[in-house]
Amino acid sequence: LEPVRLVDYRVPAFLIDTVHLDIGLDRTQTRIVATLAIRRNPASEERGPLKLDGDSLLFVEAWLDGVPLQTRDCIALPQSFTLHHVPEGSFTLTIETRLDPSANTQLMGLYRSNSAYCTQCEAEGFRRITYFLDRPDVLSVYTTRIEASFQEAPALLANGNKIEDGVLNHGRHFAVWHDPFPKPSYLFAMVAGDLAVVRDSFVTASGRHVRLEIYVEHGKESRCTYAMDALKRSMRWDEQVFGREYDLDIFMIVAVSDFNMGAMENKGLNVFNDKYVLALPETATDLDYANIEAIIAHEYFHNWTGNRITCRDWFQLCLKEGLTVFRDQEFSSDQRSRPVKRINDVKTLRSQQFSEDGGPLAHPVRPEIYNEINNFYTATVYEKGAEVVRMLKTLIGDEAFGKGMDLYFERHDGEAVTIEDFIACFADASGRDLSQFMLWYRQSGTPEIRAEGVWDESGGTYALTLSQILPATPGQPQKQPMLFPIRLGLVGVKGDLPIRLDGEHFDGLVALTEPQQSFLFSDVGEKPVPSLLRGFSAPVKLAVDLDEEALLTLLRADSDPFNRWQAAQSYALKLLLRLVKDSATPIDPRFVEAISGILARGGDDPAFAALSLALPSEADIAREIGSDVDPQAIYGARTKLRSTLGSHLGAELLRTIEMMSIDGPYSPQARDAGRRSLRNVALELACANGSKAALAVAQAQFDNANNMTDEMAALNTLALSGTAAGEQALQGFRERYGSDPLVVDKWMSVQAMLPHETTLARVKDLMRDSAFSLHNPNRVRALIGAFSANNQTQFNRPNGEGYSFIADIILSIDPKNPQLAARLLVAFKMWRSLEAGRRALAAATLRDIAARPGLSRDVADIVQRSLA
Ligand code: BAL
Ligand code: ZN
Repeated sequence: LEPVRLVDYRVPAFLIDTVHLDIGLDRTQTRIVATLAIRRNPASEERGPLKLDGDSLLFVEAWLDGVPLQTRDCIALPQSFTLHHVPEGSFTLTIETRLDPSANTQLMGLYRSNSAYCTQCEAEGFRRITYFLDRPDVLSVYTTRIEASFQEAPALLANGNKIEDGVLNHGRHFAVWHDPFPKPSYLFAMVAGDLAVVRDSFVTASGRHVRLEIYVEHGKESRCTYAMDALKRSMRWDEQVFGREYDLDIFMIVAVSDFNMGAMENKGLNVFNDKYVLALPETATDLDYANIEAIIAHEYFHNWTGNRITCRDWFQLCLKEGLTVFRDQEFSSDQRSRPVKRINDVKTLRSQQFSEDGGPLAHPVRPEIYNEINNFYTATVYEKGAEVVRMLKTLIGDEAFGKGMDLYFERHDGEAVTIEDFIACFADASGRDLSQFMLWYRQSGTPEIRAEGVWDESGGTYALTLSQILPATPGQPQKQPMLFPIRLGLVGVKGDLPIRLDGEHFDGLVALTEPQQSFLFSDVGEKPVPSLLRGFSAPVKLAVDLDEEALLTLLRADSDPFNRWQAAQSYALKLLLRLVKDSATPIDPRFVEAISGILARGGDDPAFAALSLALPSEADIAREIGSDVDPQAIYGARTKLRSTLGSHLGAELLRTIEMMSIDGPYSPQARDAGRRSLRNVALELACANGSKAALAVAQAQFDNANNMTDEMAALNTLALSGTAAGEQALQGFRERYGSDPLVVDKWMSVQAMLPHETTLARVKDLMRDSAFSLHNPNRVRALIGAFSANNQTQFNRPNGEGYSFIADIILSIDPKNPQLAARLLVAFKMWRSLEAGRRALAAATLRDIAARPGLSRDVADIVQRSLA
């Protein structure tokens, strides 16, 4: 593998001002004629030939300023096109290629999903359609003409506004689209097919009328209502909060069934994985609704953070992704409960990003080297990237942050820029030196903050010492001290103490910039419990020695909801770690009492109570243990704690289930979703000890639910019980929803995640189910991905069967869809932290994969880095 390095970045030698694409669609013989207006880049000193990127292209013919090129003038290979002698000044280069959309199983470039044609160009898919300078800093104005059989593809869509359409001979027709905004090739899109359309409209703040269209398979129109509503709310929110208006006459979303990612922000024509568009109460869970809202918003927000201002190169991916995740998180927080959203985001960060940062695949938020860019659409770039933006806001304050964003939009609209350009806007807006802050983009690994506090009763002071530990990560043995915004308070029996820092009123925020720093708080009249890292103000591991009493104080009296939740988690984690070491450890009755208290107050904020009741996951416990992890011991500990809670709190849990039931029709709003989440966490705990009464409640919920959230929760609980009723419920569910692929995916996932000895055999059986296909990413992720990423005990079976099963699947998918195969391989990211037996088996499996000839770059990159 030949790595690409940030230090080697050079401005492009040529610019492409306009692109005229003529696409003659055919299932196997699509004709592409690209006419490019090219000139040398005055900012470049390179004087050599023009070399365009290609990937598996079939060249037909080329013309320079309308004159056919001879073979001596150029070299056209599947992977590149070189023009030897480049004219002075501007010139047009026209190139004709052919491609076979039906044979495109990589789902990059132009391909078919069901009966529609669609494209995916980020990161480097455009070069699979035509030869191009396929890099994000080459911005061009696109005009796209699509021609197809009317019967096969009545809808012909591309970026921008439609400027012409018409009927042709032989049952064919055409449409021409023009996008006036210069954009990089990765934002190009076209879609054609026989699709249903749902229409709406939006009037922007300045009075521009925008047509909104969502395209789906016929018969799925009624499932777009929520997505359309989320789109309109996103458009309004971006105007109100970031002052950003939409800029074309039309905004389109197309839902397709075969998609490697969640969705794609192509200018004016977002293409979505149908999982993140389609929803009815009977088919989608509350989580699906929340994801749809967040992803619709995310892709829409990219119109400004990504499209109007894009990345100079792929190393800057977090410039658009981290910032846009931050924006979608803020949107969801405003639409729902801010504390609940924050807790859920931190749970995702810890489970996805901390595990990446703590293993062989760790990389900085802005990587400086990559072998395959597709492998850098990671939790680090996205989720940690969003945390970095959030910290920036915390450090400089809301007002300066708002000014910095305005400056960014003003200064860089229409440009392809870097993280330095972005941060400079906030340095200018706040007058702060942000050079130390830049280390968040450069240094990988999860920092650890150690905290120690000493209360001086006689002086009424509290001395807090914070130190930073920056672990070594691949390629970064030594690190420089970083800047951490630490929100904190001191909590007494009745709540927050009104304290002073250095004699001044304390505003709740300190900045840690040195390896170690002390802060002296005064007016501390009672023994306080430190509430540190409020709202999870920095993406770090916090090491602070709080005993059970202190945690109970925080749980009861902390004004910060995040830290109240964290106190419950930390308490549970302490217990679980002891149970992992010694399964005979008695369960601390104060913890059971605390959980009982949460249940009793559940009605105040059910969504928050549900999060506080949910025990740390097996993966959370494994991460905390860090090395020599035995997944079976972790499972045993967690099962014992759940079952004890179920036994001790059975009556209270059943009462909560009853209290949280909802009469009337389903609403996806946060209020009702919160009640359902508390009800279903309680149901799961109530059934954990095999209680017949509780299982009967689960059965009744399964039989009578009027929505998929409750139905799935009941199904999951029944299936976990390992009873005949569980098997019957699984069978009944399949019969009920057999023709609905997205619902059948849920059924597959539930089974793939069962922590039972028989699960691997069950997964193998399910692969033979007519609903399963190794060619469809959603199906693969639902069954195989759920097993490898979310079934700790069965993926990590002590005899290595789980590993070899996944390896075989990866190897069979790789030749067809390398991106999907590489994603599955990431399941091994924690292999080094396993106990010796499993570690050796995982290493052997990885070495076996690495030794196979003909691996894709995607898989070769992940396996090599995993083993390094
Ligand atoms: N740009 C890839 C999909 C997304 O992050 O929106
Ligand atoms: Zn994105």
